[in-house]
Amino acid sequence: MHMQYAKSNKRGNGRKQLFTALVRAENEFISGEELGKLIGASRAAVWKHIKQLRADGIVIDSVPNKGYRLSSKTDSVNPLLLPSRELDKLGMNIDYSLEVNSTNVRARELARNGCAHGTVVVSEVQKTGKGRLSRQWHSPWGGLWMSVVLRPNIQPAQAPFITVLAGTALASALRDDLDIDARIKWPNDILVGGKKLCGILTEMDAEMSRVDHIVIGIGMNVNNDVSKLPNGLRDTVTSLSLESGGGGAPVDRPRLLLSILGSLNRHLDKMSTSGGRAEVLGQWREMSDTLGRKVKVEMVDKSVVGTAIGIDEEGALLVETKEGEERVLSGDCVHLK
Ligand code: BT5
Repeated sequence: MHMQYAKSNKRGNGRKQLFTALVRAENEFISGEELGKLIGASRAAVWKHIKQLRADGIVIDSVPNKGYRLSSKTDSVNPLLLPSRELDKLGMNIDYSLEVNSTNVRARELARNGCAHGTVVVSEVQKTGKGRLSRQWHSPWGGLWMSVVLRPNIQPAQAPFITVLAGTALASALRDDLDIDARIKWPNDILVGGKKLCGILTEMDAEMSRVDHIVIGIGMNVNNDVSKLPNGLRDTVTSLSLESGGGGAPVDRPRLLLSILGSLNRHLDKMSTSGGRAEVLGQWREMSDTLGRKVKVEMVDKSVVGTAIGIDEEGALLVETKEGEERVLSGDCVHLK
């Protein structure tokens, strides 16, 4: 299921090895015979794997007497397609798969088995992607569905700040690298033109005073066709390919992954000093879509209506209500106007 780069004879791996061989050949054609040698399979098996990859959405050119080549039209987030592998701290280990239930669930499994800080899980498709409170997250081919495992030296109470930090890092990456007017809706959405582009799901394993690991799950609509989402969602959701000015042309997802990891890394480095955290909050305020708006925030036991007037150093939203100022650490926020 998950990408193994080492040679293996397990069933299912032939397809992945073949994909890897095509990626390594870059834009050169490679013959069926040569491919067969590389992966230790017959030409008939090579052909079968090619058919399966095509069914998975990988576009492979084939020309008689020349062989096969990964098409430039291929839209894959395979880390082998990353423009460079100069990844620092985050993304040194990337667990890639064509399909997974949820990258957050997979990341937590890896974390419980002791994986390193900065391990990244990414998948082309999620079968049971999750939003908060067990909501469903639609994750077809073409989006960016990823999770990052962090082992930060922080108290559990500081965890909500990580969601704020992740939102700030994502919005900055989208602005700086893709020139997108990304805005942050408290606590965990990135909006463009008022529509949801991305959601963040932060989960943590902790004892009373020590965080073992935090998983930041990021779900971003990139090249997936959002008009195919269920009825109620279509009008409130957008994708990067629609917003990035390329007339719906696909966005390079490996490059986007790299840009997000770089930004996340830079922002996490700011976490350790109060000056750095203040800087992150300042950026958040600048890119916020929530501040200054009339909001309704639903919490587990009550809801609050008022004007969003600020965010504090723990990531709590400050809401001015008729009864006075309320501090909301987590909840669902609706922008009323
Ligand atoms: C979120 O939850 O916005 C967090 C979503 C996090 C998803 C990522 S993908 C990688 C990682 N692995 C996972 O399993 N999850 C994370 P919430 O605020 O609860 O919003 C969920 C709501 O967003 C749903 O109830 C739908 O209304 C809507 N929704 C579902 N799929 C969507 C999509 N692809 N794009 C935009 N909105 C969507």
